[in-house]
Amino acid sequence: MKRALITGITGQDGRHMSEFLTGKGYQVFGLVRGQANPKAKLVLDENPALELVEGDLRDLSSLIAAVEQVQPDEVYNLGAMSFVALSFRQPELTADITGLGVLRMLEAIRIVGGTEHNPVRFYQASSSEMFGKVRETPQHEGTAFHPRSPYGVAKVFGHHMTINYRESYNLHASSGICFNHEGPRRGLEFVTRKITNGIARIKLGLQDSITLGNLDAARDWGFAGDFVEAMWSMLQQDEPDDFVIATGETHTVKELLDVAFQCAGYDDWERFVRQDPRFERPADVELLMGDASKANAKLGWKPKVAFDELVSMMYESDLIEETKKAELER
Ligand code: GDR
Repeated sequence: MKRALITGITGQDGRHMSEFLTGKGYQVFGLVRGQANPKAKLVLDENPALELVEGDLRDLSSLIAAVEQVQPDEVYNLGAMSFVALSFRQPELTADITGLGVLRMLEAIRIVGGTEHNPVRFYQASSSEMFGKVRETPQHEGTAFHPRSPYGVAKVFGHHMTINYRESYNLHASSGICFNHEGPRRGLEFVTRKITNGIARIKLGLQDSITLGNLDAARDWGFAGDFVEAMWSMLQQDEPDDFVIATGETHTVKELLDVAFQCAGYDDWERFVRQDPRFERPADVELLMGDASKANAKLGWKPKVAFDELVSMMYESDLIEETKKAELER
């Protein structure tokens, strides 16, 4: 039975990855921070086969202890301070968790090591935010980085560290340069979920409007469930490498609003949307669109869920969840 250690187990990707690997017959361990982490129960309810291990990406000794305890075949570093807007307000914390956290995890793996015949394989969750002010479209593995936020800068650090450990210590370390990936488990602070949840609440008469920032930003939005398959696949290759994971389609926030409001039977989203500079960023990434042809050629990966299906899946799930909540409160 293969053993996998996942950081960021309580986040969207960690939850998908935990289910996916359990389904593949892995013994799955998730790193959780702090005593009595309130999200620990949720992830254990979702996947009772999961085992939790204490540790923090800010604390090297806790990572060494976790790797020693778990003796993983594969480590998936999905933990980060992942909200770009917050990284402007907490840049140092972001650098510590999202940037240095990668270095600490790599160090823990290097120090503990695996066996000669079974070295630990490492996956780093790199990000399309590294492309930032894009130099070319679509963006591919060779596109130069120009990050536009403390989060993006921290991800560039983690990305290059991963490559450095691969080259310096012959570690089987791969990065997925993942474009935005969403789903019903997405946090409410991210724009897709903020919109689908807001619309569900408007539909139920629980709120009147949604307040947003930059509506012209364009993103390549895919489904998180598809993306974790690509991550796993990278660690099954003989050689470690970096791969762009994306759908190849881009949509603006306005287009997202169109599609999402239509799911609820509204064709006039302007009526329900307010704009507030509070939700704008000091510097934003205007356009992202990924070219995942390398992942397609080498991993045989392609996305299964289309943009419209993704938005509709998220809206339907929010409608069910918000209806349940409203009934409980009645
Ligand atoms: P992003 O995701 O920054 O691309 O990073 P997010 O959904 O936060 O923003 C996408 C775009 O929408 C614009 N926007 C708003 N965003 C939020 N969150 N809230 C708003 O009210 C709002 N109004 C407009 C933003 O300005 C932005 O242009 C995500 C994260 O998951 C990262 O961790 C990950 O690395 C990248 O995707 C790939």
